[in-house]
Amino acid sequence: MIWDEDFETLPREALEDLQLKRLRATTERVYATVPFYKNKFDEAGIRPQDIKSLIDLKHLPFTTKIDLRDNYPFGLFAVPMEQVVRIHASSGTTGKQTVVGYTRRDINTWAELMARSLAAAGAQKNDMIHNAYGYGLFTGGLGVHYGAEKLGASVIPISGGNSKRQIIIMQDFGSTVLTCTPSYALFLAETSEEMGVDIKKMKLKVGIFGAEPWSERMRDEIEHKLNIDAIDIYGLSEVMGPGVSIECIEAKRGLHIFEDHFIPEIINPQTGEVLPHGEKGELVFTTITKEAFPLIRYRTRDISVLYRQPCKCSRTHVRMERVSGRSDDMLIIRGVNVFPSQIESVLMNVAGVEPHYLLVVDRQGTLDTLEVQVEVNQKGFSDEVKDFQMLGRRIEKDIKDLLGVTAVVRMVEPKTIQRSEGKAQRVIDKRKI
Ligand code: DLL
Repeated sequence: MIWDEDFETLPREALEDLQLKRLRATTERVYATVPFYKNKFDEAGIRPQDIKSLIDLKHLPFTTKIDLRDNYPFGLFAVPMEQVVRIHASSGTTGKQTVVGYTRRDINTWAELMARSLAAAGAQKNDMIHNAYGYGLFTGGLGVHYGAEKLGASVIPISGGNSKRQIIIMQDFGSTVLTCTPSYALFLAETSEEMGVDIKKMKLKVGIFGAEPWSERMRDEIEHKLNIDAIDIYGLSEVMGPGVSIECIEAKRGLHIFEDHFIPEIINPQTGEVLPHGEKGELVFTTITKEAFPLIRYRTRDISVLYRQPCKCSRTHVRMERVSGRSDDMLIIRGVNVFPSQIESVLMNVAGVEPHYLLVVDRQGTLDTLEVQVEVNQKGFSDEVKDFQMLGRRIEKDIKDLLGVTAVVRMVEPKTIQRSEGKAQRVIDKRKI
């Protein structure tokens, strides 16, 4: 079903007219209200009135996660705080979070786009939506929640964790739509098997999965194990949260980007040059309706391809291929975004260890595991195995407290982690997704 036929099937020319109008309004507003953008535009020698067509977008400067960090927490907000009704946050590249804000209208737009997304995945008013995305600063839980209510469906705000209870509730309440990360969907399938419950026989018909990379192979596995259609949903807090793009159930090929709200580009991550449709590169988004936290040419670091071939579902919005990787070193471990630099900043605050470490990421069954190998320095080196272990437990706790991710820390002797002459290799990712 198409939730907003008028906008989702807008002919290209009308869509581009609308985009240009909204883009010009956005650039004028950020130039007038956010000193960061005024400075950036001035440095690049461009003024909002120079945007005469969509082609001119490429003259605007990029915005990066570092810019967000430098303006932490609210420096890029374009409205006074009394108009902000919600704050969300996600991992930054160091200890600092990336903070985003929403006005009442932004929340409403987000709910609309999530209602569109749920409808594109085949959800309807009479569905029971089992929402196992985490509620809190993470955008997954509340993003899906508001969209589900807007759609008129019944939402179960179960959040993540407590998996056995999830299975019981799914069965007793007759959940028809499951929303969570793809790896958690597989974990729920495993849990139900252990409980002797046949998840295939439940009323579930569709799952809407995202927040971490997954593959066609994983889609097959999920569809087979849960006996549902598995749909890919994409988004990021900076741009809005979930609902920036989604696959339609008709084609399940490529995610439609809601172009009346976001203008996507693909760039060469090394040079910043804009690439033509069909070429693989880094996704960049400009928001054209957001009030509290507009973003100009935000570099997502996600790697994808854009294409405009018409779709079975009759939506006219451009599609992006499922995200195939990142152009930076961000890892997503059990749905939590983790930068190696964040682990490093935890280690820097611990006496007795060296800033030499190695992250080994793997998947045991359906769950991601993270091992952090940490080198003790000569001073901290002690033959007392107990001290070693205590130090390890302390670092595990710090990582959990600060980053929200569970790690197993393995202390290793001085000078055992391989030194590199160039860029240090800090991560070994053994997951086969
Ligand atoms: O993960 C928002 C979201 C919630 C999307 C629920 C979908 C479902 P962040 O925590 O800011 O926001 O993380 C954003 O996660 O830049 C991608 O690297 C990755 N990501 C999100 N969706 C997908 C997906 C949410 N479908 C970062 N496939 C993004 C691959 C994804 N990666």
